[in-house]
Amino acid sequence: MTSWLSSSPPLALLSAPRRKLSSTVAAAIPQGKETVKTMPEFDFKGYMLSKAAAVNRALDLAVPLDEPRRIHEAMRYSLLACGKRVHPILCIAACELAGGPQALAIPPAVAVEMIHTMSLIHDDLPCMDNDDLRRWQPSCHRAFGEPLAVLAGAALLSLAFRILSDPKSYPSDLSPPPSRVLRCISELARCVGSEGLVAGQVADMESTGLSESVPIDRVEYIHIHKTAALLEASVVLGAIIGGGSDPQSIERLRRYARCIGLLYQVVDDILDVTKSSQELGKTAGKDLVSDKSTYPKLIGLEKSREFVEELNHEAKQHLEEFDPEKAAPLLHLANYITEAGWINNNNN
Ligand code: GRG
Repeated sequence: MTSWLSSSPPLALLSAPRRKLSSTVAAAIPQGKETVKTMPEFDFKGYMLSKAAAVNRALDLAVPLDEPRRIHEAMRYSLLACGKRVHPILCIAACELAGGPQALAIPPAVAVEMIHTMSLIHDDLPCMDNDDLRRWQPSCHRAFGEPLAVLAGAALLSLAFRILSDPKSYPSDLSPPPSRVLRCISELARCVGSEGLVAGQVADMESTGLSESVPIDRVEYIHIHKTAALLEASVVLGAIIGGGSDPQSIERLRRYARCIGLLYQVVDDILDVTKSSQELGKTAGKDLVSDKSTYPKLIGLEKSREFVEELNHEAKQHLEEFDPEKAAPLLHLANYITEAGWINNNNN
């Protein structure tokens, strides 16, 4: 199996010439807002590379090529393909912000990436979005057939909960208290089901084909459930497993994550109409063809970009009470998503 770090798109995503990210962050913080603190210097590219490498090692180990071999091949095919690993890195960053070590965040980080991958596999199926390209390769059902793709998604979903809940997933000297693990399981289960991803996907299906008559608050509902819910869970799981016990701090992180979750999907909507399939690693222009309700369609590109900047600013405001040095990864991650940093890097 090719290592993630040696495969071409992610290497281009994360190893482009170093940009002065701290100045980018400073520029994004509106002047005169005394409450938003100046960002400390931070090697964001190095951070992303090292966290992605740790996540990819753990993902590789989590799905061995056991029998039945074909299903494990399908799971690995989608899971180990070139994803940005935003969900697991957010989970690790939140754990470290809460004072926990990275090793404690690896099981929940692996779990959220498995659930994200499951949702991409199912989203691409002919009965859903019917997409042929994902993570720069044929989508799972195109490579393995529809029945195996359905099963690969289901197996990743159940493996995610097994890894999160199994005490053996955690280093023996760092075992988290069972109460923390239980809270994580409950949080993750809520975000996947009919209060989260599934709710968003159903609302998305129901509004497809009606795009211009769908009200903006319905589009926000879709995005918050379909996309933001899992990003929120990624951050909250990290904070809980890392020992974050102050309910107000967890709530601030939840609000930060909800902002960047909505932001992530609005950026995805913008990229769909502004970038090529080659740049995205998935079919571009799909939202227009399938008449999806998106922010650019309802409010236009300019206003969508302004909305993204507002969400980025609001996300950072929710981090103001934290030590800026410890919160630096989360602050930079908000910018990375806002600027679609992986594409900018690709173009450098
Ligand atoms: C079957 C229980 C169950 C749930 C699935 C299909 C579904 C319900 C929900 C769809 C969720 C979905 C695919 C939301 C879109 C999120 C999004 C913006 C994905 C784009 O991801 P990338 O390309 O991610 O930014 P990677 O990780 O590839 O870099």
